Amino acid sequence: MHQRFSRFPLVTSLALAMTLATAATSAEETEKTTSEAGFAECLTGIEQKAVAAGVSQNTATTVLADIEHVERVIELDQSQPEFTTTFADYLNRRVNEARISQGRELLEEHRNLLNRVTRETGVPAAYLLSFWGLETNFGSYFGKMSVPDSLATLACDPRRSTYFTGELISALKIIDEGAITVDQMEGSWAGAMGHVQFMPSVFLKHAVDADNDGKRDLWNSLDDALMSAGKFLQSMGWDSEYRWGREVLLPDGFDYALADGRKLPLGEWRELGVTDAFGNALAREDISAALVVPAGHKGPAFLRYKNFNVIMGWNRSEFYAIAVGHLADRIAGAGELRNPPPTDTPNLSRNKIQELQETLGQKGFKTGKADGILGPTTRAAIRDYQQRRDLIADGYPDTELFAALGINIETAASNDG
Ligand SMILES: [Ca+2]
Repeated sequence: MHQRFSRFPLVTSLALAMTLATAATSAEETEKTTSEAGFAECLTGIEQKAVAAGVSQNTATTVLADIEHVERVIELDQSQPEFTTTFADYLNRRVNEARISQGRELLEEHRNLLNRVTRETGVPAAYLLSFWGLETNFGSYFGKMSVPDSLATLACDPRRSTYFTGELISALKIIDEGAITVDQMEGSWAGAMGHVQFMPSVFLKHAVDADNDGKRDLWNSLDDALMSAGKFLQSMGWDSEYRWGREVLLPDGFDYALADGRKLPLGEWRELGVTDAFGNALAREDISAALVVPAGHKGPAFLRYKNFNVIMGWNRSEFYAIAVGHLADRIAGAGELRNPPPTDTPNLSRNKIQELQETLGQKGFKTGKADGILGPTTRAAIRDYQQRRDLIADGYPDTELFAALGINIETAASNDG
């Protein structure tokens, strides 16, 4: 899969590629050589920007001279899953008994380090373990891609060139400071690195040398990695007074339209009859919270507090933030969700969601572009339609919704009733 481009020094590779282009006979060779020349030219531009941004000439020249274009990275960047992931699939794959018990063991094993990180950053140990567990299964898999190769490939692709050029320059600065050698700088295909999968720009800004060996090493030093995770969360406003949120129970006849992202004071949720997962009244705290029903009204409900947004600053996904919070709770000793998400909901294909969007659009409900993605606008349109049809307005595309719209979801997975 890897398309290996030239290993020649940058200065000469462009000229050489052009010579080759002239000599090329088949159309395929010409195309390949032209893209090689484009890549070499792109790297020359990045070299100049990197040096202007403070990277040493030596690092910029030597690292970029050995860069290889990795076609697989572009494929991964452009691939869109055919099916949406259900909340049950997402959560059960990430928060399982093996991971919880390993997290509990590691809580004991690294208690001193974790206490130190909590003292310095305010982030409790269970959350640090949760991020570590979700990102790399507690350090067991960092990703095997060359970070400079991946970032250069993405930087020279037009789609998100500016962002990845910045990340590549940050990676060069990390090599420059001696944190890691270029050969050891491995990570995910998108450039996330080490125990807690920091992108290079996050590394530069927030990584710390917690074991005082003179290097910020997020691959080989757990002290550095967990302290850096704590510092990053602290910088985004982690509030040590509060939890991430919590699972809640909703009373019969609850108006699910309130789960549309609006923030209400905890006291108002309390007056609406919302309780904690054990049926106890919510605390009279002066904080605001939003209600989330990630699997619709048949699944669990959560109130999200301020730290939920901090978690989403790490990874902008509501499922991810719930997984971090729930795994942290489980590691700290809590039991299973009171309402586990139903596992028999269909995995909807993008085509089916597109059909749903088009059908709602034809009926006058604005879903935005029919792109096959369940974004906030589509959910709002679903909610409007559900209200109009006297369905439970949770904004969730369940079998009742498809039936009401006359869309056949032809799946073996649904066996309600
Ligand atoms: Ca260190």
